[in-house]
Amino acid sequence: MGKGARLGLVLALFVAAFGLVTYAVVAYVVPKPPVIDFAAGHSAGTPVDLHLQVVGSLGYGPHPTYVSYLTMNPSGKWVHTTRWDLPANTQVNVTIDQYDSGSPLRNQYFGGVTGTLGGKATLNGKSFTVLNANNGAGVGHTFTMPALGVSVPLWGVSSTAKNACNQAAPCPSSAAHEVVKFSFMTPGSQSVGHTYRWQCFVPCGLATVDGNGGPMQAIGYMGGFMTVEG
Ligand SMILES: [Cu+2]
Repeated sequence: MGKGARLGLVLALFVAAFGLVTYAVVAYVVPKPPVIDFAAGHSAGTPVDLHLQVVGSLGYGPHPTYVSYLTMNPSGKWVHTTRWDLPANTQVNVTIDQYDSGSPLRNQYFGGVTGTLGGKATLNGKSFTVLNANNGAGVGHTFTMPALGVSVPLWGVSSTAKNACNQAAPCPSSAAHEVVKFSFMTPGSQSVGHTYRWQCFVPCGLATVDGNGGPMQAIGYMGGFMTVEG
């Protein structure tokens, strides 16, 4: 190897090392969405209520235009996060207030309800097992936790709704929204300490490649994690 080639190699290694160090520092410094603890003080056998909302644009922070989920913490405050600690072997009663519009689904599979207790969900109080997204307002987002087989489509707010949410999150319950409810069981004690990915499977990242970028790839917006606690 000539002197130039060796110098080039050293430079390339230096650049790679610099990149790795920079990545580690940035990953450490960039704030992560907070974890909301639904496991602390939980008494075994009682269900946990998980109240979420989906907004068409968050309205603040580094990505104000991103669609996003929010989570209500145990003291009733909306928090911009998608990370939760939940107790093992527990029924989770989920309520999702959906303030975003919808569209036909690219993949009809995600119009179906799977993995919930009773294999169903309710939309504005009416039980359903599948939504036809080619009809009416369509589906805005899904709540899907693949490892548990849980998936629920979230119906969209009509584009002609008079009082669509037009403020920074959280949206007030006076704005037009669809209420989706369902329940699922968290895994048993053998899964304590394990973390489960969940996300939306509607490619809703506007102005990104195939809609799968932006909020679809940012933790705290269209995806998050559930950690099972003892
Ligand atoms: Cu989405």
